[in-house]
Amino acid sequence: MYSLRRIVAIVNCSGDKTLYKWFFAGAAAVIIPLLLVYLIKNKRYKFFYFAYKTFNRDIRAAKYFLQMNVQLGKWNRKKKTLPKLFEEIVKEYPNKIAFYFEDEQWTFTQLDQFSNQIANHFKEKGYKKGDIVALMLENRPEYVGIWLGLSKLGILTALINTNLTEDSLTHCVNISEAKVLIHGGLYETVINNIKEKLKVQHIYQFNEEISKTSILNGSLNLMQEIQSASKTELPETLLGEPQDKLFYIYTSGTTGLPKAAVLTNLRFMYITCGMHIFGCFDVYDIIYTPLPLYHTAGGIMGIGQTLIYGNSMALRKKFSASNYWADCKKYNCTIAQYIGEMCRYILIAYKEETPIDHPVKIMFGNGLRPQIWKKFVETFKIEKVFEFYGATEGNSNLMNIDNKEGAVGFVPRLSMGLYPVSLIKSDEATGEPLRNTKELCIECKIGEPGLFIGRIDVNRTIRNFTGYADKNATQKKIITDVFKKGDAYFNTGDLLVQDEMGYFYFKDRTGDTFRWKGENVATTEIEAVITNYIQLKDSIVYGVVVPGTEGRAGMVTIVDPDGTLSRENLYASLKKNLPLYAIPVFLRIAKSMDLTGTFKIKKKDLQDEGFDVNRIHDKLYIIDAKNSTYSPLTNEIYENIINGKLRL
Ligand SMILES: *[C@@H]1O[C@H](CO)[C@@H](O)[C@H](O)[C@H]1NC(C)=O
Ligand SMILES: *[C@@H]1O[C@H](CO)[C@@H](O)[C@H](O)[C@H]1NC(C)=O
Ligand SMILES: *[C@@H]1O[C@H](CO)[C@@H](O)[C@H](O)[C@H]1NC(C)=O
Ligand SMILES: *[C@@H]1O[C@H](CO)[C@@H](O)[C@H](O)[C@H]1NC(C)=O
Ligand SMILES: *[C@@H]1O[C@H](CO)[C@@H](O)[C@H](O)[C@H]1NC(C)=O
Ligand SMILES: *[C@@H]1O[C@H](CO)[C@@H](O)[C@H](O)[C@H]1NC(C)=O
Ligand SMILES: *[C@@H]1O[C@H](CO)[C@@H](O)[C@H](O)[C@H]1NC(C)=O
Ligand SMILES: CC(=O)N[C@H]1CO[C@H](CO)[C@@H](O)[C@@H]1O
Repeated sequence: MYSLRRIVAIVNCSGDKTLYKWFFAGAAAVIIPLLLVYLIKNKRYKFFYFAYKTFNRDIRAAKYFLQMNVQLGKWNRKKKTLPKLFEEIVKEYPNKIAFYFEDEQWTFTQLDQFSNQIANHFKEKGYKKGDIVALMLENRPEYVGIWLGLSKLGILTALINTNLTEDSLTHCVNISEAKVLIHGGLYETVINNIKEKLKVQHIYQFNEEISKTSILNGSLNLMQEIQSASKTELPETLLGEPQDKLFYIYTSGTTGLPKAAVLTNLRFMYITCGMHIFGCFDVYDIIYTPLPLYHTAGGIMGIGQTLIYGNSMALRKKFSASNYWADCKKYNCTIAQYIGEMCRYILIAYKEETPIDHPVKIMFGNGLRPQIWKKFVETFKIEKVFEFYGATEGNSNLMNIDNKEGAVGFVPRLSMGLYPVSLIKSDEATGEPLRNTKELCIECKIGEPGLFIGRIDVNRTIRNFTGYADKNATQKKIITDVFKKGDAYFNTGDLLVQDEMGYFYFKDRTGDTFRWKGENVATTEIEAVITNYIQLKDSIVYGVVVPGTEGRAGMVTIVDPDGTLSRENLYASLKKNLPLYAIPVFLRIAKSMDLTGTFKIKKKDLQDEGFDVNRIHDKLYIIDAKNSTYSPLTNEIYENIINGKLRL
C-alpha cells in the first residue's frame, strides 16, 4: 500500500507538475493504442471522442476514488472512530482555532475539554454505550462539543431539527427512544408545550449565558451540571469501533413525517473524507458554515473537516444572505458552504456595483440552480463550485469536481461497473420502476431521464445502506430484482439524466411529476419557465386535487410581496413556452414562503391547502384563457368547481 500511496501523493492536487504530466504520458501510451485497436474493430468513434474529452477529469476522479478507498480501508483496519481521530487532531493542533463563532474563538483543546466534561458528566450519571440522547440546539461550538462528548462514551445523539414544534417534534424525540433531551434556551417555550408527552427520563437546558439560571421547571441546567466534571479524557474513547452508531439524522422530508437515518462512525468518516479528497481541501483553509448543523451537509461534511482534518471553521447561528460575504471576510474564510436556495438569496441580497471583497475561492454544497449558476460564480468571483448530490442515508453520491455548469456530478462512462449507479425507467406519476417481460428493470439511454438508483453491497461501507430507525421505511427505499434476480438497489427517489460525457443533471423528484388531462407534467420544467420570467423571486409548482377530475391540476405559488407581478405577462410567457395541459390552472400570490431546514421550499403544506379559498388568505387566481390572463378565484367560481358545475 505504501507505494500506491506514493503514486497518489505524487499525482496530487498541489503536486509537482512535471511528474503529473509524466504520469499522464505513461497512462496515455498504454491506453491510446488499445483504444485505437478497439475503435477500428468496433467503429465506435463517438465513444472515443467523449472518452478523450473527459480523460483528464476521469483520471483525476479515479485517483481521488482510490485515495479515498485506501484511507477508509486504513481507518477501518486500525479500528478508528471519530473520537479517536479527533484526539489525534487535538494532539497535532492543540492551540489552533477550531471554531470562530460571533466573537468567540475555540481552540481544539478547549473543544476537547468541553466534550470531556460532557462525557464525564453523563458517565457519572450512569449513561453508557448504546444509550440515546436527543439534542435540539442552535448552531454554536457547544453543539459539536455536546455530541462529540457523548460519542466518546458511545452514546448516540439524535440531532433534532430546531424548526420543529408540537407533534412533529414529539414524533422525532419519541421515535429516537432517547433517554435524555438536551435543548437550548431558545426553545424553552416549544419544549414546555410538549414536555408532558415526551418519553425521556431527563431534560437538560443549555443557556447561552451561564449566569442565566432560570430554566424550565423539572429540567436540569446543563452548564451548571457539567461545571464540576473532569476535563480529562475517558478510557471509553479508545474502545469504540468504526461500525458504532454515532447519530440519528432526520431526513428533511418535504413530504411526510421526518425519518431517522442511522449514521455510523465509519459513514461520518467516509462523507468527510470524500469531501476533503475530492475537494482538494488544505488544512490552512478556513471554512464558513451557516448551514444548520443537524443535517448532513453542515453537520458532517462541514464539521467533519474540523474534527478529522483540523480545519478552522466559522459558524453562524442562522444563515443571513446579506451577511454572507461580510462573515467570510471577517473570519478570512477561503471555503464556504451553501445549500438549497441559499445562493439565490445571496444573489438577491447583492446590490449591483458593490465591490466584491471576500477571500472565498471554493464553494461546496447542494442546490445551486443551473439557471443562476453562471451569474452567481461570475458575480462573486468563485473559482470552483463543488456541487454534490447525495442523501444522508443513501449509497449513491455524486460530485461535480470540474466546475461543469449545472451538473450534480458524473460517473465516467467507462467505470459504471466500478461505481454501480444506474438510471432506470419509472412511471412518472407514481415513481414505481417499470419492468420488462422478465420482471427486471429497464435501464435508461443517454439523455433519457430516469430514477437514480445505486446497488447495495452490505459488505462495503460506501455501497451499504444502513437504513432508518424504522424498519418498514427502510424496506420502502430498497428495490430488488433490478438487473438480475436477488440484487438490491437503493432508490433515491430522484429523476436524473445523464449526458454523453457522463455528467448527471437533476431533473425532478418523483412525486413532483403529476398527471393532468392524461399527460405527465414535470413541475421542474414549468418552474424553469416561470423562473425565467420572474427572475429571482421564489416560486414553486405542484399538483392539487380537484374533486371529480382525474389526476391533479397544476398550481403555482409565487412570492411577490410588493405586488409587481403582471398576470397577463406571466400567462403570455407560459403560453409561449409550454403545452396547454402544462400551464398551471391556479395561481397563488404569497407574501412570503416557509423553508425547510435545508432551505428548500415546503411544498407539502402548499399542496395540502390546494386552492381552497376558505383556508388560504393569500390572493388566488384561476387561469382565464379567454382574457389571456389569470383572473381572481372568487368564492362563486370555487364553489362551482367543487360542485362540478364548472369543468376545468
Ligand atoms: C410519544 O410517546 C408518548 C408516550 O408513549 C405518547 O403519549 C405520545 O402520543 C407520543 N407522541 C407521538 C407524536 O408519537
Ligand atoms: C414545578 O413542578 C412541581 C412538581 O411537578 C410543582 O410542585 C411546582 O409547583 C412547579 N413549580 C412551578 C413554578 O411551576
Ligand atoms: C484575517 O486576516 C487578517 C490579515 O491577515 C488578520 O489581521 C485577521 O486577524 C484575521 N482574522 C481572523 C479572524 O483571524
Ligand atoms: C458479503 O460477505 C458474506 C460473507 O463474507 C458473503 O456470504 C456475501 O455473499 C457477501 N455479500 C455480497 C453482496 O457480496
Ligand atoms: C451494512 O448495513 C447493515 C444494515 O444496517 C449492517 O448490518 C451491516 O453491518 C453494514 N455493513 C457494513 C460493512 O457497514
Ligand atoms: C411494518 O409492516 C408490517 C407488515 O407490513 C406491519 O405488520 C407493521 O405493523 C409495520 N410496522 C410499523 C412500525 O409500521
Ligand atoms: C374577460 O372576458 C369576458 C368575456 O369573455 C369579459 O366579460 C370579462 O369582463 C373579461 N374580464 C376581464 C377581467 O377583463
Ligand atoms: C431554517 C429556518 O430556521 N427556517 C424557519 C424556522 O422557523 C422560523 C419561525 O418559525 C422561520 O423564521 C425560519 O425561516
